[in-house]
Amino acid sequence: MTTEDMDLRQALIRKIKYCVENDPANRSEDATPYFDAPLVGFASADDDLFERYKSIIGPFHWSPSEVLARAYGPSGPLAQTVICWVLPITEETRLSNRKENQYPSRKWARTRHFAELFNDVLRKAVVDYIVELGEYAAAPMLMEEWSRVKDPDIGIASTWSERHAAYAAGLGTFSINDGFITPKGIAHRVGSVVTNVVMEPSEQPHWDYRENCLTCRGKTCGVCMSRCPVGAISLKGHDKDLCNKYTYGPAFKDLSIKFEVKEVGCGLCQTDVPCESQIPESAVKSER
Ligand code: B12
Repeated sequence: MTTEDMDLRQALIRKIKYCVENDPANRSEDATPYFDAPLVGFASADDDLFERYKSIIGPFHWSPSEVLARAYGPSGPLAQTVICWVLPITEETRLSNRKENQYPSRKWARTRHFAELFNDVLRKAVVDYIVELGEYAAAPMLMEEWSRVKDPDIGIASTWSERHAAYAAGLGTFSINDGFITPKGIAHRVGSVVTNVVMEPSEQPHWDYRENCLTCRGKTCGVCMSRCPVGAISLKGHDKDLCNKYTYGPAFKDLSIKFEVKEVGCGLCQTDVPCESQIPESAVKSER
């Protein structure tokens, strides 16, 4: 690891934090931010998790090298690092969604739409920053070839899962409802960029991919199950088809007109739950 690589790592953390704090795209209609200060993590492209995702998710899921090969051609640079971030949704928005029990609040829906546009701005800013230094980078979610996939085994998936990248970067673990529980909780959005620059990977503090979820640790919780208006979450996990059918159903089409957004989301399972803005206490402490 050279000093230059360490400097770039620090510079990227500063850059991502600066964008979240200052970019006008992270401002809602009432001028409050969509996201609070981010968590940033780095995964080595050589981490064997990315190879395992070919079987855990499916062979259609890109490795970091495949991302750069798609962006720069097969004789392009070798992927070395995946830069990941978690953008926590503000308390005001979380509180507004806590009050709901059928559909998302206006603030939540507008975060789903406009805050994801900010996430794209951030992805592009990180890529541009690295490319301007004469190096290589690509954001899988900004690539035309990225697509959703319907797999017979795993159900709805895609060619690049932001949460699986964030797991490799040590930023959190999955929940019984598939959400990603980080030290800032489960109510957030995630982003990532792949680069050829070698940077020190973040520590992987998790011994199990569902460690932060109380229910998965066999503790009493299951609050997200009762929050789901269509019963898509049970001890068997998250019924993605049911969730998808509900959140893209007719009522949500009306809501998208009412809230003036393209997609509304839902997020009831991410608010008014013990993991909303933190890792629930006993999930980690009692079992170590
Ligand atoms: C398709 C999609 C959906 C689908 C399917 C969700 C799903 N579970 O995959 C539907 C329409 C249902 C959906 C719903 C929502 N979505 Co959505 N969606 C996506 C999208 C575009 C792709 C997801 C994907 O590729 N999944 C891959 C599959 C394989 O993931 P999975 O089935 O959850 O994976 C399980 C297994 O792999 C398992 N596993 C088994 N063995 C092992 C072993 C190891 C070692 C590991 C690590 C894992 C593992 O772990 C997982 C959890 O059980 C992503 C954006 C992206 N590119 O990542 C956003 C994304 C997942 N959605 C997001 C959000 C916020 C939502 C909603 C809350 C709606 C909203 N915005 O209000 C809901 C509920 C999400 C939920 N509970 O998962 C966020 C999630 C952030 C978070 N807080 O967790 C994402 C990451 C978008 C973003 N950029 O932030 N979504």
